[in-house]
Amino acid sequence: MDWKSIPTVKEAAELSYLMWERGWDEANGGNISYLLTDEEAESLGYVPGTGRTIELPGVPDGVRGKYVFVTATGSHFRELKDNLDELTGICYIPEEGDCYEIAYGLENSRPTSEFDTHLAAMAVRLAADPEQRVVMHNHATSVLAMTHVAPIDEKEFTLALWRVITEAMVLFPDGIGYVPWCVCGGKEIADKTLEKMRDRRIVIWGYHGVFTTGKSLHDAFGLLETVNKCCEVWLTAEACGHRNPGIDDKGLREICDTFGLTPREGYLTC
Ligand code: 2HA
Ligand code: ZN
Repeated sequence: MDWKSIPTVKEAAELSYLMWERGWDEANGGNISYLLTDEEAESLGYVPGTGRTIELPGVPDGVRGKYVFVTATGSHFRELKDNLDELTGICYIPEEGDCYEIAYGLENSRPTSEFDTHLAAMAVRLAADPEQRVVMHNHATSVLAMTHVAPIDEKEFTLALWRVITEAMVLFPDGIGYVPWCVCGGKEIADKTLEKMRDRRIVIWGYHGVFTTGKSLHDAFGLLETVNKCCEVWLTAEACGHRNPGIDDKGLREICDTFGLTPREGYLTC
């Protein structure tokens, strides 16, 4: 099967365009990775050892033997869908060795500069839930604005968003991880992000952007939309004087009871 005909590859291209349209992926902002299912991987018929090999120290064991669709470094999300061969590709992570192989695409290019963080995040999320296979990063505008105004403490940040709309608790009862600003692309920010991701699917980087993970591309995208919407509503309410307190702890607990959810431990007072 032609790798570009895989429905999830098309889905990734469509969603990246949608993200750009929303203003969340200016210039080369944002990156996406998707761990192919065994069926998708088998349909490719790739022969390990035949692709371009690129060194990558510290490949996590959890993704070995797997195939990962990923966006290219420097890729513009608005152009992705019309140039899959250069701006995206599929990498094979071999069973051994500090490297990966470019099996398809990524012509004259390489995966996102955050590829090691994506692989490590994928491994961490897979360990928590074997169905998690997507990592998305972008610069969602209201999330960014919120990091300039809202409490930096991640518990306070999560509670502020849970209180603004009912859907917040429904979509992310596990809460939001918050990494205060530091330079991106390095080990410090990667380590801090992974620590948060062990038991959460959303991690915000102060003054930079947001990471979400999910079982499907639409799942991870839905989390992005929801967290951005919550931030937008919170900011609007704040600008208008924030006169009402929002959903209180009792109400949040009621949402959890109604929908069978477990809120992050220690966040609610009842
Ligand atoms: O891929 O958003 O954080 C470009 C970025 C890096
Ligand atoms: Zn970024």
